[in-house]
Amino acid sequence: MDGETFPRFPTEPLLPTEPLFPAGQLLPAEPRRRAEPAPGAVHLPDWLDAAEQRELVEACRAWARPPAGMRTVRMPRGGVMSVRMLSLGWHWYPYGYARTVVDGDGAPVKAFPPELGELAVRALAEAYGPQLPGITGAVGYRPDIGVVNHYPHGAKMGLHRDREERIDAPVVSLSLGDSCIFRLGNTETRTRPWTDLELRSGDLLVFGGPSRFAYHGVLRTLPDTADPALGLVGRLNITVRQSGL
Ligand SMILES: O=C(O)CCC(=O)C(=O)O
Repeated sequence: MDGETFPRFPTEPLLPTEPLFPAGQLLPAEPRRRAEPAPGAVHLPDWLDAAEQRELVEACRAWARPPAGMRTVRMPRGGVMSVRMLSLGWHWYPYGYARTVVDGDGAPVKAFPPELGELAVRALAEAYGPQLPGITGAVGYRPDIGVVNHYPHGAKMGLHRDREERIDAPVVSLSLGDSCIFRLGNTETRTRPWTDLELRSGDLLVFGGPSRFAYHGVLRTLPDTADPALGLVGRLNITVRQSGL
């Protein structure tokens, strides 16, 4: 069991920070709109409202508690990921899925919450709209895995593909807390072409169809960019997937 789970995940809201620029000198914010950074990938900014974000952060806090809570992930070659993780439904470990936390406390993985599945089904419908029937696995989407990543300040995630699932239904990704720079690459190599996106709290990204097995990762987070009212230090990301298992 991982005893250092909670110090990094405070229960008290952060104190408000000073504005970056004095009032009146703020640059006009650029409008953020639906974007398709690659075929099959859709970014919907501000998809979750403030109340939905708070609710998900609270849910993550509950899921993070042991047993089968938030853990440090050790890679097969001995390296330790800077991102901390928990799984729901099926436990992800490098590189496979199990029903117990085989690389942690050994406890049964927490159940996949049906409401997270419903949210993901709605996410696909709103992201793809009329294109949905053309995306493999989007019709009849039955997600059964949630992976929650917590990025403390300075954490990042190297470019990788989500390949442990047995089918190619889309991945739904929700961002909470600090913003990050997310790189969406191509399906062949870790090199160009890629698109870098800023993902902010409440943003939805789905990647399915031709982008389902694209390399992707988080280059860096932007510390203290989250609304202090969220009461979260760092960034949370929830990906929802269908295992085919
Ligand atoms: O944190 C993110 O936005 C990406 C997470 C991710 O790539 C993954 O869980 O496989």
